Amino acid sequence: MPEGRLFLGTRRYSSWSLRGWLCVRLAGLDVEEVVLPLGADGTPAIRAATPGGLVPYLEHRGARVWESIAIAEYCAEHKPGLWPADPAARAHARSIAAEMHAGFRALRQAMPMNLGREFPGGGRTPEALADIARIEAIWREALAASGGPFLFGREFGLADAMFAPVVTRFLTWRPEIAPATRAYVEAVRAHPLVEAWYAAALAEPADWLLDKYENPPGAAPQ
Ligand SMILES: N[C@@H](CCC(=O)N[C@@H](CS)C(=O)NCC(=O)O)C(=O)O
Repeated sequence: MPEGRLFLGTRRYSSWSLRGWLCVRLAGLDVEEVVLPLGADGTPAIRAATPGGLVPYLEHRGARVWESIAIAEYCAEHKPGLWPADPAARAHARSIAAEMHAGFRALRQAMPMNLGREFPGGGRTPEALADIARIEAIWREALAASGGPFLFGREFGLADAMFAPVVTRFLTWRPEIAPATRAYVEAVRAHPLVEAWYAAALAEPADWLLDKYENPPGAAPQ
């Protein structure tokens, strides 16, 4: 019998759900997944089921955890090694994960996650491009120090989980990115957990599709 529940939104669109799910799966927590499809103007079922009115939300062995960064830390307590072992590298990983959790709003708004579509050339607002430049710098620094293919070395960890939805945005919206960024995007996309999430997302019912994500305002090339 599962030891808890992980509440998620529509996998195709819910970038924060992807982060939480990756953390939980990396930690190997045995939880039932409860998907509450996102609504066009908010989702009453999510507000009713979760403390913060948002997904992801984890219940596990009596613990209640919300906010993806808190879920990441909870998962790290259950599986050593999801953050880097070296204290300086661990501090670096936590810093960039927190920067992701707190920021890059312009990119998130201009290039929303949609795992089933491609909008090449769209979404290129100056603010989104500035966010992308900062993300490329973050990835470049971490990959140079670790040697890759993931941000802190050979294993996909919690920092990678926090940035995975950015990878999907780059695949959907195709901004111009450096070759090293492209290599990291391809490494993350090829990870089995990311592949499993894509497969589940693409199998979701057609009546979960939302016009605001299928026809986003910035979809046309700019
Ligand atoms: N800061 C939160 C953000 C979570 C969030 O915004 N989740 C969205 C889905 S990606 C949500 O639950 N929206 C509620 C709704 O659409 O009704 C986290 O890190 O988990």
